[in-house]
Amino acid sequence: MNKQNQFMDQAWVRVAAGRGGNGASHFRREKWVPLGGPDGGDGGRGGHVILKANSNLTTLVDFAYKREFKAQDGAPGTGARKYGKQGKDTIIDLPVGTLVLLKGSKELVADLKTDGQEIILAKGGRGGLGNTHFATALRRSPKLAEKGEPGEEKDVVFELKLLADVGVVGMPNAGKSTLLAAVSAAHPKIADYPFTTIIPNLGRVRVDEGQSFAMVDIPGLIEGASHGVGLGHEFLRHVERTRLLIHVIEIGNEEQDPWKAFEIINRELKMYGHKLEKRPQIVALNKIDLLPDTSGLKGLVQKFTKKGYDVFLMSAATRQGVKEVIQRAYLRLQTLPVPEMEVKLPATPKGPEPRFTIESVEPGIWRVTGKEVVKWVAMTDFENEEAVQKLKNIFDRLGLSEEMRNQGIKNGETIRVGKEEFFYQEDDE
Ligand SMILES: Nc1nc2c(ncn2[C@@H]2O[C@H](COP(=O)(O)OP(=O)(O)OP(=O)(O)O)[C@@H](O)[C@H]2O)c(=O)[nH]1
Ligand SMILES: [Mg+2]
Repeated sequence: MNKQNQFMDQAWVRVAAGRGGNGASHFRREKWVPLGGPDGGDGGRGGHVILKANSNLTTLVDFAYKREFKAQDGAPGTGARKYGKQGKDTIIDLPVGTLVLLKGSKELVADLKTDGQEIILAKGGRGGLGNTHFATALRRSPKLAEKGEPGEEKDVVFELKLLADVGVVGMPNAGKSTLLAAVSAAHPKIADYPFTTIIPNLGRVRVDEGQSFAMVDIPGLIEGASHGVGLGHEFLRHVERTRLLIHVIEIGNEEQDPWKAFEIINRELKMYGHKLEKRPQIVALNKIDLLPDTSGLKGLVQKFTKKGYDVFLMSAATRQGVKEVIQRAYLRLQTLPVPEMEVKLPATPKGPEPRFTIESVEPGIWRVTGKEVVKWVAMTDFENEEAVQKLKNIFDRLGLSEEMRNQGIKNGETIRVGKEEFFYQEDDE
């Protein structure tokens, strides 16, 4: 398969951490003792889903095929106070420069910037407590044990914004990829027609011993790119995080005035937003090997200089003048701060969430929502009377019992909470 087709810079996935193992309800068995004390161990924690930045990756293409990731559940506790085994974590490798956003709110949850960086995206559920924990002076033989807590589940969007120090921009066919290939180990496709490059190429440019920077070459831009002409602005996101641009302009092309070409690109950069047009630029007038001599370029060079640009004459093909461009870029980078990624906050600040809500789904069926309620219900073993009693106490404490009575929920009606469903039964006191 053509490597160029395998680029992808946006993807969404669904992740689910492992559920905690159930706590055991178990009693010591000893010779001569009919029923020993409680000795049920705790369940193991569920596995986390962890994201890890990996500098060997440059695309999110793997996520076109695999969209769901689940970590292992924790094992249940057993007798003799034995803990259940912890669930295995699931690690998702992502290219450095990947932003992780919640699918609905677009809230930024992570920005993977350095190789090896890890974050827990979805936490594994806590293991349920075994019945050893529930013994008290008054209750010597508790059967009560908790079920494990469900693992977190999330739908997230991955957005790759390659992290490069320098972005190479310019019209199609200007020689951007030829420049990248001349100064790095990258092998971008190079050919004599527009839009040869259809995906960004990333390369590391070695300037001198221990001195290097990352450079990204993107598809050519043309007038109207901001309206979707050509390959559009699709790939400009990969220069959003650069600190400096090398603007490559082809000279000696009769159909294209270099100054006009320069202005068109800058207009498109501006239309894209993110203040890209304010990014410092080094101008590289390319393909001078095609000119018998460069004296005709004096006026053009002056025009750029007057506007405050660093201008260079080069031939990416013969490498004449290339070193100077690269050295200047390196020098400029030393004084340019690394931009901080702006963190998008949700549009409306959230007030305190209600602890629960009750709504009627249809006659006789109710749905109760609320993080705590869902968690406690999921951790309750409804076969176990003591566990159910404990849940009722929690409902009392949260004020949920009272609210359910106020809403007029009757015995025998169905209550849905999270993925669970049970019948409402008031205590007969
Ligand atoms: N003579 C000469 N040809 C060059 C020079 N630089 C690039 N070229 C040629 O110009 C053509 C386009 O070069 P690319 O590097 O593919 O141009 P690009 O800017 O990456 O083009 P897109 O990817 O289409 O935007 C190729 O045929 C190159 O060999 C140069 O300095 N001198
Ligand atoms: Mg190219």
